[in-house]
Amino acid sequence: MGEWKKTLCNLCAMTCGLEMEVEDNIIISVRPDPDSPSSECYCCRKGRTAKYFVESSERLLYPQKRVGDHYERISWEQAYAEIAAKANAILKAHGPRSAAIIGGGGGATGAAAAPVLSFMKAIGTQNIFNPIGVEFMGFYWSCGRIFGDQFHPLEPDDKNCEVIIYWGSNSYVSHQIPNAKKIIRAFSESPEKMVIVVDPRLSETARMADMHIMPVPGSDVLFLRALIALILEKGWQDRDFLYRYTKDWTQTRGWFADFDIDGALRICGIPRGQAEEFAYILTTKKWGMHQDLGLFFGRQSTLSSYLCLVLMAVCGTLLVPSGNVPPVRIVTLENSDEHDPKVWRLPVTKRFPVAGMYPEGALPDEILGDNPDRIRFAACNLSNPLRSYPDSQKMEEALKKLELFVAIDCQETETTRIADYVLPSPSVYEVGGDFDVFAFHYPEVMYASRRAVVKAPGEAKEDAMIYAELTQAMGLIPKIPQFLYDAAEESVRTGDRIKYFMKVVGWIAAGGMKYFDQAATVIALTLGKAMGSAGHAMNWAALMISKLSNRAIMAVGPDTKQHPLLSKIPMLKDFCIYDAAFQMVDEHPEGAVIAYSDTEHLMRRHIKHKDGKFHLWCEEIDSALKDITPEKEAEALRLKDGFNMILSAGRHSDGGMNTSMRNPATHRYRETYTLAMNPEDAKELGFTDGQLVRVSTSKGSLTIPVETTWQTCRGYCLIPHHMGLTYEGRTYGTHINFLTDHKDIDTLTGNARWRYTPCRVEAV
Ligand SMILES: Nc1nc2c(c(=O)[nH]1)N[C@H]1C(S)=C(S)[C@@H](COP(=O)(O)OP(=O)(O)OC[C@H]3O[C@@H](n4cnc5c(=O)[nH]c(N)nc54)[C@H](O)[C@@H]3O)O[C@H]1N2
Ligand SMILES: Nc1nc2c(c(=O)[nH]1)N[C@H]1C(S)=C(S)[C@@H](COP(=O)(O)OP(=O)(O)OC[C@H]3O[C@@H](n4cnc5c(=O)[nH]c(N)nc54)[C@H](O)[C@@H]3O)O[C@H]1N2
Ligand code: SF4
Ligand SMILES: [Mo]
Repeated sequence: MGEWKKTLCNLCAMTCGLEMEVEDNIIISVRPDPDSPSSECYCCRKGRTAKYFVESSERLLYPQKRVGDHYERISWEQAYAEIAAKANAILKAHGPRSAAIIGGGGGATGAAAAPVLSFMKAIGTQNIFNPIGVEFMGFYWSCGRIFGDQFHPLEPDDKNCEVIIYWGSNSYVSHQIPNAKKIIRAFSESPEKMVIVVDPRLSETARMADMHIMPVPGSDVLFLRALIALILEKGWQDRDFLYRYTKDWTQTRGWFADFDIDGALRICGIPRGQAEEFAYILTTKKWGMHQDLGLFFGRQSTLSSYLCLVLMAVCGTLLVPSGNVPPVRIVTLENSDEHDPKVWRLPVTKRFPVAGMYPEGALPDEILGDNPDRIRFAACNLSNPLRSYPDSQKMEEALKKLELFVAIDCQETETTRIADYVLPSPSVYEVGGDFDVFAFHYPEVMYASRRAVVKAPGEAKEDAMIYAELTQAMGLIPKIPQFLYDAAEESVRTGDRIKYFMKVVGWIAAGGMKYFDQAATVIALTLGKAMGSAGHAMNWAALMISKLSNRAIMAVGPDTKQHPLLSKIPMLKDFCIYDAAFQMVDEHPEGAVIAYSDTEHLMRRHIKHKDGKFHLWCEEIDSALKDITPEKEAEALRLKDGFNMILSAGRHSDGGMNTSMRNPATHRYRETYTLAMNPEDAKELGFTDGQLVRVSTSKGSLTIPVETTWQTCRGYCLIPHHMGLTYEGRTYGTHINFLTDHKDIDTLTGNARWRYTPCRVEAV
């Protein structure tokens, strides 16, 4: 019998509570944590196999350097010294635009984000490419226009709404909202509640739906326009809401006037009767919507996100309790206004960032492009661009052309295998204190501090510490005074972190902006070292600078007012409360509720336009909607160039977790590498189940066995995203990004169009 220890899953952004049974530093088994306030004794199949994430023969143990065609083990000192010298030489010769971060921070582990941003500020670069940027770009950009600020994740208020809509989301498999299976089942079974799914195919989620709307793949924007036009034609819109809370409804209304609703519905393949029933539910029930990759990676990502927000306003459910609400997150993303001259446009592709991040599809051209400002040095962590980003061949060519490429990971990946320097970092189960940047609950603000359950092998160092030490090795931070190290040690000894906080604040105040930008690095190097975990220190720092009490109602507090410094500096009160919240999660490995959303003032807190109203009309959308007519869309949706199907280039299935679960033990009992295809399509093309076929796109071909299934509709086929990974010399399947084009992107914000890839399927 081993010892059961609590921790949090790292395999998706839900960070479910787990209990792991550990014996001799080995995880034997995994079960859901009954005490977790967030996941409430739920964990999925992937969570249960999390031990294989840790247990791998391809763990990275020591810093390595590429010498010719092989890697040599080096010390950390040598790694830092050589990387620092090379990076500084590149920066000196070519300036800050020559450097970029790939990844940086991830869903289930947020510890590295702050030191990465400090590192970027120290260098002076704005270049960061991160998958979060890709998924949500169109959505955040739309929030930017409508709310006046980009970072406003919206989720259904599942505790209070009557209807949950999953639009382009297969949440029953992919989660993306806490306890998704439980919630979907409960809504589906309740006679008073409903699940509505908008998805061209019969996904696992659609099977649970009370109403399943099946638009032709790629026709969502046309459908959304028709749906809003239909609501207005019927006079069912929420007039009071539109009058009170929107600035420019009269103008926006014009987008839907004289629109050929029937013509549009015909192209979308949706019967008028069903559209009317849907419109009626939308305007008479309390509903919330979860959108996901079917839209975000769809044909018209930004337009569809935008029109979803307009639909919410038309129905009076935008930023309204029991409708679409914004969970409060500890870490927020910055607002990037592409019209601000201080915000960089990428020199080759001219792409702009959204919420601080650039579209990953731009990366190859920004490295390979013939431009003096091209990217020459990159550091990558928590990401596997050689499999996760579009066009793997091009991405490989680009990353290999970098003058310096540093990859950080806990295991070998396709990306670490081509890096100049490979730095080992532990898995989250091996470092304490790390935290989750995504919080999905509403109105509770849940927070947690992940516990280590086993010891890291080899010489692994946390990502947060690596970036902090690299910044220091490059000579980019001011000398840290001894008193900060001492104060950090003392705070760990006495538990009084406020005293340490005051010393850091004092030091920053004396040093100005440069010191402020390097605060995360300095805290990692002082408090992180004292705590034995940079991640833990970052967890604390994230809370301290969260301004959470401006955004939510704190659930902790009274005792903290007793801190001796409070009587002298009353302004410290909020910080004492944040510190108490940290203490609380530190004492509760299962996580805790530290605050609540201010449900009564959602609009006041989230609309950032000066007039306090939603601005629904914008020029870019106005201009793009000119092409959204039944005639033009019918032509645009017609398959051309010899293509005979639309491919979902990547499917997030139970067979894996992006490219993180590399050990094939995780999918030992199922064959996940198949092309899912409707049986009628297969019959028409003369294929039988299991037959090998060739799938070709504008970029390349692969062969794959057919799996006939009613789960997909006519004309739409799917290949999983988790394959083509090489483990112990054997490659399982082919990765889908050999078939995707980095130039096939949403025209407005640059999102990849992975759920709408025209392809040709034929017998081999
Ligand atoms: N098991 C598992 N879970 C995961 C992951 C994983 O790899 N494995 N990955 C995690 C991550 S990072 C993410 S981002 C999420 C993704 O979570 P999801 O977005 O739920 O994942 P997908 O499987 O892409 O589901 C998208 C749905 O959109 C539908 N769709 C495709 N084209 C269209 C269209 O044109 N219109 C509409 N309306 N729908 C369309 C598809 O049929 C599919 O059912 O999953 C997370 N959870
Ligand atoms: N064609 C196509 N491409 C896609 C998608 C698709 O559907 N189709 N989906 C896209 C989506 S939604 C996403 S989010 C991205 C995901 O793309 P990525 O951000 O590249 O995510 P992963 O593939 O999971 O790679 C994460 C890396 O982080 C490392 N890692 C994870 N946990 C830890 C840890 O605890 N410690 C350390 N040291 N390292 C860790 C893993 O070993 C892994 O190498 O892929 C995107 N790419
Ligand atoms: S839902 Fe996500 S966080 Fe929860 S157990 Fe599954 S993979 Fe882990
Ligand atoms: Mo994702």
